[in-house]
Amino acid sequence: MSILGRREFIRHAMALGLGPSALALLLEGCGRSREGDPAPGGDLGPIEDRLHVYNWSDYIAPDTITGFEREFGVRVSYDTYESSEELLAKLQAGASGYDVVFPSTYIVAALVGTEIAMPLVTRYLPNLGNLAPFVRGLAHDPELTHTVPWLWGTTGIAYRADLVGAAPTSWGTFQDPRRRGKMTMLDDMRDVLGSWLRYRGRSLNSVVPAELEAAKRDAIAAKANLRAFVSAPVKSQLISGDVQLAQLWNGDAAQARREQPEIRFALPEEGGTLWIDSMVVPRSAPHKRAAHEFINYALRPEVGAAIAAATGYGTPNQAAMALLPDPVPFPTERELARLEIQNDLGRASELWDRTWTEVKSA
Ligand code: N2P
Repeated sequence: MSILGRREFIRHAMALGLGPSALALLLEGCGRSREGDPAPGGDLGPIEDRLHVYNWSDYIAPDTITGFEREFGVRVSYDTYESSEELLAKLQAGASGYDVVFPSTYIVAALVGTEIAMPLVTRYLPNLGNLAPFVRGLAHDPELTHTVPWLWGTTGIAYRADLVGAAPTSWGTFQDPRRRGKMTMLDDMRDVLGSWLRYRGRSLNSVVPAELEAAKRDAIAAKANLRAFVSAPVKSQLISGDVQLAQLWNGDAAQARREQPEIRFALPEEGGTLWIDSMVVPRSAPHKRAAHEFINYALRPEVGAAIAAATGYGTPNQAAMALLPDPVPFPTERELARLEIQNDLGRASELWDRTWTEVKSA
């Protein structure tokens, strides 16, 4: 399979990301700033001596934080979460004390629209130029005014080739009772309902009630066979063989594969998510200058390369990509045709939340 050129990738990614609802949100939320916000060239004062980072689990290199602490004389506290919804709930509850967080595309609109995310003071981010063109111009933050891409990846099926045999080709595999109790799906509303929407040929950004209802029925049918809805902890279960098939993110599958080479990753024919997670500074961040220094540090080629190498995910940092012996390649054209970027759901978020609650409690 041929690897797509960068230009092709941008074209497709933009086509995927710029749906009408995202466009509306873009116009509404783009560049939203309020009085008292520092300008892009503003002054955040001297660097603080603390930084509070809140990130997805297994999503950084072992020396990223220690390297920053040593060089900048900042003591960093580092907490982790398992889903964008967990992050959103924490931020919406009020001042979280966090300085840097890592939302997925569809959460960004909510954070910008509700003024939780501050516009970035780009004067502290000279390394922004290292970013690849494909992460610019996307619907969730076309000018990168509030976000700086961290990592990107896809959602597919991790499986044990020695226990399962041929690669799974469909999300429908989770409805096959022959592997009852040996399969898991992510504890992630967008990825689970999204995969069942794709299974029926729908967009994973659907807000059509009847389509969501069908996705719910499919998810509940699968649930009868699932050991659990689980995200980060499934890696050890795949390694032990307790789980043979798991809906998973590509980098987490690559991490598990280092310990168990029989673990493979497949993108179902019906397609799935192409997600991008970005760094955001909440307006309530107590250490804004340190947050900006951290973002700029993460944008260094060698730091970005170490993060991508450790996590198995794709780096949005073009300069970092050049340092990696084996970078995650851009999706092939065939794959890209089956991938969608997650858009903000706007008012339909409530319907999605309700639907997911019904799946979880079924
Ligand atoms: C966490 C990586 C998941 C990111 N290990 C999904 N957006």
